[in-house]
Amino acid sequence: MDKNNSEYQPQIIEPKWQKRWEEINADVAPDFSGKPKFYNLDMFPYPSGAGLHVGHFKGYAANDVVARQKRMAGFNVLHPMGWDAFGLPAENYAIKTGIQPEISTNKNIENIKRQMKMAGLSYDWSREINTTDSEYCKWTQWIFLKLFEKGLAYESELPINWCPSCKTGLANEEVAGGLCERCGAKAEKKNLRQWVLKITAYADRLLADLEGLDWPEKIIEMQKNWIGKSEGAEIKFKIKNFDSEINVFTTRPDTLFGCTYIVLAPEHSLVAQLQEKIANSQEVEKYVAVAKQKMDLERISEVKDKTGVCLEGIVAINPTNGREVSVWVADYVLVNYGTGAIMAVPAHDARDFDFAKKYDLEIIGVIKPREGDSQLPYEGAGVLVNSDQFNGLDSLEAKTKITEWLALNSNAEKTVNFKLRDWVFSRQRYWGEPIPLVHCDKCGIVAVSEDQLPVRLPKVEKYQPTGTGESPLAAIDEWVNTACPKCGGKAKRETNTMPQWAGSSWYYLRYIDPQNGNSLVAKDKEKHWMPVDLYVGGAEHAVLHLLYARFWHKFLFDLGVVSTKEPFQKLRSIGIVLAEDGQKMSKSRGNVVNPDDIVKEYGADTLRVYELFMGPFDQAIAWSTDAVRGSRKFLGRIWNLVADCAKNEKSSDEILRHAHKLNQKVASDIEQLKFNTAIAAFMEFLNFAEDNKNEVGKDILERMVLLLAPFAPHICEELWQKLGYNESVFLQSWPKPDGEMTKEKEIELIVQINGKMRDKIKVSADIAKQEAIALAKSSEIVQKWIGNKPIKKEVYIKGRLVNFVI
Ligand code: ANZ
Ligand code: ZN
Repeated sequence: MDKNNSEYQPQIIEPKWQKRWEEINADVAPDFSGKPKFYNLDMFPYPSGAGLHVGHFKGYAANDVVARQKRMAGFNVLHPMGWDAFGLPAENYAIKTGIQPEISTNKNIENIKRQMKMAGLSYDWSREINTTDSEYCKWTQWIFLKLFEKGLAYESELPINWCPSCKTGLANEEVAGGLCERCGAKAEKKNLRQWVLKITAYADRLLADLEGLDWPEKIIEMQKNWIGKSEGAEIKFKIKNFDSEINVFTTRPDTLFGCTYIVLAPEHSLVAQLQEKIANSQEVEKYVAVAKQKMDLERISEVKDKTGVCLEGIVAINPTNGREVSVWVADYVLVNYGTGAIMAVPAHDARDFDFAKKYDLEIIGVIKPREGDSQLPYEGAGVLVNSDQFNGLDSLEAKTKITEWLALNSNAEKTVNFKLRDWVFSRQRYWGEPIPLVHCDKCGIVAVSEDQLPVRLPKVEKYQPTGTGESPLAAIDEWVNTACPKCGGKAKRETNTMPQWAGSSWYYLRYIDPQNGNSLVAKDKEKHWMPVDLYVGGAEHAVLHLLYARFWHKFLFDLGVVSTKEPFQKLRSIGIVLAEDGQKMSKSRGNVVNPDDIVKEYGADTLRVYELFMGPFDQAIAWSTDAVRGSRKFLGRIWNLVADCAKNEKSSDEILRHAHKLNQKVASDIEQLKFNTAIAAFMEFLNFAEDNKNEVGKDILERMVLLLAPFAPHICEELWQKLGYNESVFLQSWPKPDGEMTKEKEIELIVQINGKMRDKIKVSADIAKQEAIALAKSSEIVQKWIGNKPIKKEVYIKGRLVNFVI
């Protein structure tokens, strides 16, 4: 080793090793190798003009530790990166500046790629993808065509969510609390011709297959709730003097005897059909017109005052007992859930209760709590009362009994409903994948033939959304006017584009075979790499991206394109990095930490170690510049330890034991993504090693460097060379701890009182002073000797004895 030990200078060694790793293709994954495969995936970023945020690096660094460790442990690791590059910001930027989205996007990609390389992230760049590349788009469009072919993409004129600020339609998943998920503007309702994907056809499987996944419980729960399976029955109420029925959906057939009125959604088709029979039809029409304008969220809000209008002259008949009840329209009933009609049971449903109170409708209790009296409304289970022949039955049992009894006269049927709605898939914007369909006067809607894919976006001058519900593409005659693929006659292209979620719904498959011109992914490669073994990303995608990708994956499974039912076997979400002030980092607050600055000042290894050490991986934690300096210091001390001890030939048994324990801890912590405790273990080890430098031999240093390499790759590569090796540290095998060494070694401590031996206790060889004294004190014999005399002094001689002076 060099006598003139140089100082640790990350700014010099980091670029050097990055260049070297690129030269030796250190991170390239061969498609087939004798090794077991490991596919670890990061959620790919949107190439924003602001570049990456330190928050991005927390997830990337974590998954990079896993990738590097798995490679050392003998796995063939696929660790790719790409760009989710369609979307509104690039388009809005184009509107402002006139710079083509493609140009600004590519510039942003270049910058972000530089940042990723700067951080030493070990991506296989030979597999880089970009969702806006025409060769990539081709396959996104191909999937759409297959969906269309199978009847899973359809045109609809139903009212949809519309963002007046983004001037485009939105999917239900993109509206959070009534606001546009993108820009925060209040979403509106708008009738618009739309392309919709039948995700509901997969509702059951999307729910059932959550079962075998290793995902955070919280995200599984969110997906379950979003899919919202609800089991119940449809029950038919005859309309008096009218040859028609009202079909209601209820999850509580057991409460049927408590139904005192019926409610139709304002948009329900019966409202129009009954018009002539409704005495107050003008009042009803007025109410319906207002309700149609309201957003669903507002209508079903529990705090909002309930409103409705009675359909005068209309009477419905309860199929159980022939009881006649009034019929209402009220906007708290939604047209697109269940059957769009309900039987109201005010005694046992809070919404019905509020409504009945307001309009003075009858309330009949039919479920008595198993114990005690019920307070209205009582929504729990219990025993049936006021229910004729069903009295005394348990309500859970009564659900089935009543449904079966009604079914005998075809008055009811068991059914299942889902909250999940079909996916509104078209957007009225420029910067997205064109939907590969044409409209022909003669043939109707015709698919572009596969060999004509991709349908490319035309270059345009104006990117402004029209706001009329047409995409800017509609104004480009040369592009819009085309020949019908079927009859060759005049036809017009579909001008809607796909939502930003399209490209990310299958990107993980394209990394497997990014260059393939003949198919989306070759079968043998797909079989080799899928499923993704570890997927790391932000929790904000809990429903949107993860649900859409699972849907497309299942569809591709049915097509035989993929071999696994689910795409992402194990998922972990990253807690966000807050600013030093505990607030969310944002440009407007001026509290954003720029990763470039951190790397420039402290080095990439420090950035990595700091972000991994800052706290549990999945929790939100505030940035701390002091702690960044702490991490920098830690690496400097590692550097110095190697410099100081590399000449020592032999390690002591004690330090060997420490090193093997560290080995065991780091390996198991990486497995559990507990990076913070792994680094804490390095720090403890370092403290001990520094205190016992002449016991630290070269073998110990080597083990430490190998273990730390996935976390701080550059410094470890440099130290590995300094320890005398030419081959990269990442080509070495991940060290295994020696089982014997990690066993707790026990020793016997002598316990004295006033210098006289009174007891012997067995303790761990590494016991610390405080613990040794505490254990000695708790010995029964010692307690007897001490009694209630005060202890004047406690002496501990390491590994040998404790003496109490009393
Ligand atoms: C009678 C009843 C009695 C109900 C009772 C509940 C409690 P989930 O779990 O969300 O599926 N409902 C049905 N269709 C509706 C619609 N289109 N708009 C608004 N509400 C609707 O809830 C199902 C329950 O929500 C159904 O069961 C129905 O009210 C109501 F003690 O029927 B219930
Ligand atoms: Zn035609």
